[in-house]
This record gives sequence, structure tokens and C-alpha cells, in this order.
Amino acid sequence: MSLALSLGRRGQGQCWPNPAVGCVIVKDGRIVGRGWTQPGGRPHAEPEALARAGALARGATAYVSLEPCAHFGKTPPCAQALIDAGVKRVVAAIEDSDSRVSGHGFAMLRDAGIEVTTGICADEAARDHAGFFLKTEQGRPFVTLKLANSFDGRIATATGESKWITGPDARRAVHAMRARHDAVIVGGGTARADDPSLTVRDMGISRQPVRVVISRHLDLPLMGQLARTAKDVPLWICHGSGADADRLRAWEGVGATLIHCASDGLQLEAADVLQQLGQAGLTRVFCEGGSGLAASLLKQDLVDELIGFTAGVVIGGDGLSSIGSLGHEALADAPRFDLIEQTQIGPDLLHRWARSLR
Ligand code: AOF
Ligand code: ZN
Repeated sequence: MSLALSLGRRGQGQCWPNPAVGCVIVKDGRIVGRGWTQPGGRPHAEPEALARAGALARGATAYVSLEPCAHFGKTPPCAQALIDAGVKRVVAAIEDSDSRVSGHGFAMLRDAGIEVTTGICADEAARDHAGFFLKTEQGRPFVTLKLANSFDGRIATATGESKWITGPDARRAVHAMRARHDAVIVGGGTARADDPSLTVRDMGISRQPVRVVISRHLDLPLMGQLARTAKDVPLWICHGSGADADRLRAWEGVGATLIHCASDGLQLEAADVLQQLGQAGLTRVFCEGGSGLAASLLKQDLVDELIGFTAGVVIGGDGLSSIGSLGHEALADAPRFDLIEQTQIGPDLLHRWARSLR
């Protein structure tokens, strides 16, 4: 199952709106087939693994990181494919949350006389599929907030100088993280200040993450990197009702997809932005700031994982803080996260934190 889970993770960022599933087929103690969900979400993991196992699947055990599907999509259900291949036993990590599948995949297998075991490595599977589960259950994607800052939590000096606080190894690690998400999100201020392309480079991926920019008034430079690359790599812009009609047309003209979101007076409502992104199929989004967007996501309790890259440079209180004000007076109201990983990357420290359930 550990192998099935790690194969499944190869599809993360590549197969939205579908979950990234892995499958391993074992016959007489030997692995005879491995598969994972393919870019765009099809084929699913099981037919990939079954195709490799061929006739050896008869009488074998299939380990799958998610309940095999039971519905007719572009191809017949995976549960049926496992039955037809003569698999004797299916071990699944966790039940699917899609109502077309949930419980039905297991029932189909059992009705065909296949032995079904579930709940193996369920916690790990729940983490891997958290984006897909959130999308089907709450309508929003999983949100990773990544911030690269100085020892004292600053992302720039008072004059706005920010290149570079962390080193090249950390920046490369960021590209690998982008590749594992369906979309990269930044606020309009960051898009104006940094003129980023937000693409993934040198990672050998088949599908680039969608670039999402949150800009209420659509005041983004039409001559910048984002506009220049919008025909090659998807660019979605979330804007409010006040956006100028000429600007809307101009951005449509360069190939951007415009998404109208609700605003709460001063800024777009983060919850509505995420609902719309979930509706568009995104399961995992990687937010790279700036401080305003980071604050509005945190304020509404919409950050599932925090990733920090901390450099050994001290900028001081006159520098720009990585997170805008959250308005908490009591410490008890401040959002809390649990440390799940810390690693040295070049001269910098990488630390990951999961939303605390306490
Ligand atoms: C599996 N194996 O590898 C994946 C599954 O749109 P479709 O027809 O491709 O179906 C998508 C649904 O299939 C998705 O919502 C989820 O329930 C399931 N994903 N199932 O058996 C897989 N990716
Ligand atoms: Zn399937």
C-alpha cells in the first residue's frame, strides 16, 4: 500500500479534477503491475496496472490507494475491470468521497465474490487525497500557503528589495512543489511587484499548473510575463464587479480566463474565490503570497498547510512582513499549525506545518 500511495502521488498536480490514485497488483508475492492516474485524470490507476499485469492478474491481489470507481465515465468502472481481470482480493486505503462511487465500488467487488479489505494506511491516504475530498465535500481545493522569508518573517526590505532572500536550492524546491499542485495563486500586488511567470521549469511535467491571479480591479500589467505566456500556460484571473470593461476584454484577448468573484467591500472574498476554483475542478492550490492574500486566507481559516522557507538573513521591523495584519487581540484567536517536517535546503530551512485540529 505504501508503494501504491507513492505511485499515486506521481499524479498530484497532473490529474485534476480527479484524485491522484496509485495501484499495485501482487501475485504470489511478486509485483506484476503498477499504475497511477494519468495526466488529465484518465486512464485511472487500476486499468494502467491491470494492463501491465496482463493474464497474471488472475488470482492476484490489487492494492489501491482509493476505492475503485463504480460509475461509467469515458470508460467502464475500475471495479468492473478488476472483476473482469479475475483479481481475487482488493485492498483499498480509503473510501471515495464522490457520491457516484462512495461505497458502490466496494459493493460491486464484494457482489462479484472478491475479498475486500479497506482502511489500510487510511491516514496517509486521507492526507494525499485531502484536496479531492475537500473539493467533493466542501467545494473548495486544499490550500498550501508558501512563504519564503527572512529569519524575522520579512519578504522584502522597506524599499521593496526582495531578490533574493532564500537561495537557488530553495527556489528549485519551490518549482517541485508547484508541480505537485493544480494551480499556483498570487495576489495582484505580487504580480505587479515581481512580474513573475509562475511556470514550472525543468521538472519534466506534462501539465503546467494553472496560474491564478487575484486582482479585484484587474490592474495588472498587460506587458508582463503573465500576459506574454497566457496562450501557452493557463492564466485565470479572479476579479470583482468593479473591473473595467476594456481591461476585461484586453485580458480575454491575451488568452486569460476571467472569473468573477464576490467582494466584501475592500477585497475579494477568499472563500468565494476558492469555491469558484473548486467548481472549475482544482483540488490542490499553492499560494505564494503576497501578504494581503496570505492574511485573507488565514483570517477565514482557509489554509490547510503552511510551508516556510526561512533564510539566515535579518531584515528588521522596517521590512515588509510576509503576512498582513490578522486583527487578533487574543493569542488564543491566532491560527495554529502543527510542525510536520523540517529540512535544510542549501543554506535555508524548509518547514511544513499542517492546520492544527486542537
Ligand atoms: C479510480 N481510479 O485512478 C481515479 C478514480 O470523470 P471520470 O469518469 O474519470 O471519474 C472521475 C471519478 O473517478 C473521480 O471523481 C473519483 O471518484 C474517481 N477517481 N477512481 O478508480 C483512479 N482517479
Ligand atoms: Zn476508475
